[in-house]
Amino acid sequence: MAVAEALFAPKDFKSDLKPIWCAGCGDFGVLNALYKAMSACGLNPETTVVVSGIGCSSRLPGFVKSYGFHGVHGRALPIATGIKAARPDLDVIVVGGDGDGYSIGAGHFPHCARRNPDITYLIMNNNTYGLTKGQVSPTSMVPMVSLGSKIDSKRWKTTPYGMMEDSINPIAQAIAWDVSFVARGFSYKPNQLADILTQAIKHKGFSLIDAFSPCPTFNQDQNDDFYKDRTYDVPEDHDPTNRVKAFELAIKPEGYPIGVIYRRDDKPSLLHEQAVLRERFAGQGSLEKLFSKFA
Ligand SMILES: Cc1ncc(C[n+]2csc(CCOP(=O)(O)OP(=O)(O)O)c2C)c(N)n1
Ligand code: SF4
Repeated sequence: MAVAEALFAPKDFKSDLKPIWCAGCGDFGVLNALYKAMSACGLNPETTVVVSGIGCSSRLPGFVKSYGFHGVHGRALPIATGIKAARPDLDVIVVGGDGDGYSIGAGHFPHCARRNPDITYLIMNNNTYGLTKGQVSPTSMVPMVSLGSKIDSKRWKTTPYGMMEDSINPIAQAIAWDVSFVARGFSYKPNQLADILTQAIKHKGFSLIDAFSPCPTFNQDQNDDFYKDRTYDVPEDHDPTNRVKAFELAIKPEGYPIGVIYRRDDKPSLLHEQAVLRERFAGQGSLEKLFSKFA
């Protein structure tokens, strides 16, 4: 992304809308980290778009002073790719939940990795579907018994005997798909998360940041303490450009590494490919003719 000196302070990215997340929701810490990273990267609210799907976390564009697109559940990535393809001058940040990104929207992930558009994807991973009241998600952990909705003082649970499917490892999957920047953060450590996000926004290509962001209302198992006990910083001698080592780190059973796990800076981006195509067909009139049909 185009990176300049910080012209706007973190507070300049706060919109007039106050977040309506529950008290203690991890998404507050993630939002504060994002304000800091946007400022550190020298982003300008007038040339930045924050895109989301649907979910508690997907409300985030409303809390950022920039252009925003509150999209359709699971479809944030294609919307963001389209925005970037049409307006490469804009800085595009995509946000959403683990349900939005890894469940209904999962099919878009590998193809976005193949196209490698210069966009940043921040997932607030609370291991549940928060907005729809606590169903299990692809990152829920066995044997999550969903808390469910309280109606007439009774709890209506969708998985009363516990989730039976295995949970996915989004970091390992992203490395397998060769997403060109893969990192993990934790809402409880917003300064560290801001630093990771700053690196991700500056990265030229598609980046995934999976940020643990606990939901104290519907998932009381994976709470702040759960992650404090199980996360550790990526070891200093880890080489994120070594894909095999990155994969090994991602699948280690003992805890969750926080930091940049994998990156490659030499992967061509969709926009680069488009520029090559334009050059190859320049003068033949075919592209111009096609574009004029949509003018
Ligand atoms: C096509 C479609 N299917 C289902 C829904 C219902 N729905 C809204 S948000 C959501 C899941 C939200 O979970 P997640 O993306 O993890 O975000 P969170 O609320 O936890 O931040 C679902 C299933 C919908 N809005 N649209
Ligand atoms: S339901 Fe969970 S994810 Fe949604 S705002 Fe409340 S704490 Fe956050």
